[in-house]
Amino acid sequence: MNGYFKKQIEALRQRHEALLQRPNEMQEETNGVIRRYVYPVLTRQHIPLEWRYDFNPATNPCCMERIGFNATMNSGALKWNGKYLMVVRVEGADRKSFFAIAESPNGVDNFHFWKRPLVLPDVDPAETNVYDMRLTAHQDGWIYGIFCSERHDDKAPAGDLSAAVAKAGIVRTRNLVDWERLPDLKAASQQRNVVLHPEFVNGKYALYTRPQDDFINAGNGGGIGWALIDDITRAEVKEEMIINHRYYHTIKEVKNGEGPHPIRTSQGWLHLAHGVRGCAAGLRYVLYLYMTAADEPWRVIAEPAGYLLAPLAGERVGDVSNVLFSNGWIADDDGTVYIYYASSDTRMHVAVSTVDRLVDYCLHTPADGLRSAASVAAVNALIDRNEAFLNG
Ligand code: M1P
Repeated sequence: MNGYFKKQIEALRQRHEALLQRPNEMQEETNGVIRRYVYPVLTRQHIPLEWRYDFNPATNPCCMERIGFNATMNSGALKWNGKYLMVVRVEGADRKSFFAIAESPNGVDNFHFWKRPLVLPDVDPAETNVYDMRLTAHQDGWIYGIFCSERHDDKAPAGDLSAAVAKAGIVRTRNLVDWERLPDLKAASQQRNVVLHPEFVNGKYALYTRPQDDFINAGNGGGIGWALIDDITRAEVKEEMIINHRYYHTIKEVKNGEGPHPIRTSQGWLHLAHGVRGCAAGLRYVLYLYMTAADEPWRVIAEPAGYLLAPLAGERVGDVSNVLFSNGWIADDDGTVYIYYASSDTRMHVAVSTVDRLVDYCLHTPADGLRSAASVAAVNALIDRNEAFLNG
């Protein structure tokens, strides 16, 4: 190995290891509900050097990166054998996404990718891109992954190479290494943001869906849907009802979608979702919470006004700016909740809270009154309560 090559490789390895081992720090600022961490937990620079460089000086004398990566984003999450795992959406410089597992001993730093990306059964040559996997360790003993399976829309006018069709692909595993591909979800409309509920409901599998009119627009189908599935090995949406609606002049007026599967709490199911609105800068994606009844996971019992998390500072800028997106969170045994979210379709972050705090936030934050006058009334009601309390 020539001296130049050796030095380059050593420098690359040192920088990479330093990044992977950098301790994360909790941010000082908090609203009492949630606390962000300072550093992104995964960036494209975390991707193993072996995936990027040819280490043979004979075939790579200039020590060039041979395969480039663009982003590590929208990741499913799961606690597994005491480790905090993300199934990361890795996006190449070629714009193709695939899945790879990264694990951390503590959920907030030291995320290392497993040796190789996931190799899912390749069942359909038309499937061009796969992304945004939601993981569900289901009551039936399997771990399911539901993801967006995207292909060109062959019904588009000739020459239109952007039109696409979104379907929900389904895989399952018992060890996160060997994955079985099940038939894609059958549904009347295109689907993205499909999530498997972790428990049987009335003896059936239950899905959160997001019917959409076309690839981008939710249109009339807009809202988070709910469907019971007879047989997960031949999953079909026969009946679908919208359980979390969109409203004019809210954070989710354009579209919304379920994030990871909800967390069971003593007061109901805690849901994390994304809401999208349009503005002069384009679409703005924020994260919000809602709760459903413990015995009726489709019935909304609380929804605080507005967002829980919106893009801040450096999070605002990236490949698709002004976007926060989450499809992974972990509720730990001690009640800590790790919320993994991507900013601007570029990198992964973590914010922490607890189940109790998130439930408190859901149950005691005023709901959206849908009009400015109602917002003023909510502020005045709080001031009234404070005055009454402070003045004895
Ligand atoms: O670019 C923002 C997001 O856009 C789509 O999400 P949704 O259909 O929910 O609006 C997805 O492509 C998602 O991956 C992406 O982060």
